[in-house]
Amino acid sequence: MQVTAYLGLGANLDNPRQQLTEALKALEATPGVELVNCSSFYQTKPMGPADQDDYINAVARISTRLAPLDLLDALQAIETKQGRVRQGERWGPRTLDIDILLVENLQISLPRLTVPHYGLKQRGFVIVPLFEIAPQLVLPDGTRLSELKAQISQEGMTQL
Ligand code: ROI
Repeated sequence: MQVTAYLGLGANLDNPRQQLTEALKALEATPGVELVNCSSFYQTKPMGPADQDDYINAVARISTRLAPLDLLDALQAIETKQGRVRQGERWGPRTLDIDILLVENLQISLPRLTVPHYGLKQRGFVIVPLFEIAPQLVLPDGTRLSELKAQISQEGMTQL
């Protein structure tokens, strides 16, 4: 069975645009994952410690036959291959982050995985690119993405 999922991509180290481009290629090459489309790239001010470079963020829509935890494994393998080191400062800089934002209308609460992603409703760098590719989206709890988009500040975000 194929499901639609939305992924949040972010990077702020080692040529972040290239990191996102490479990540999209790696997604396309992942068995069981089809990349349907991707938002524009956005340059965004860091959330968290301010003494780090701006991020490049985007959201991708995929269709996948992988179960959510298998998808998570595949995404973490891509992060690791692109030099992500899981240590250091919380909310510190990173070469590549791929978050599972949504999987169909599922609500998942496991030690390794929470879906919808816990930051989705607050983060402009997620909501704005998600809205670009899925303006009609309604979250599993009934919240309309358009409502969230109307509420968040787009300050510090530039569409590239
Ligand atoms: N800030 C921005 N702007 N974009 C991100 O992708 C991002 N990712 C993170 C933290 C460190 C919270 N800040 C971010 O993980």
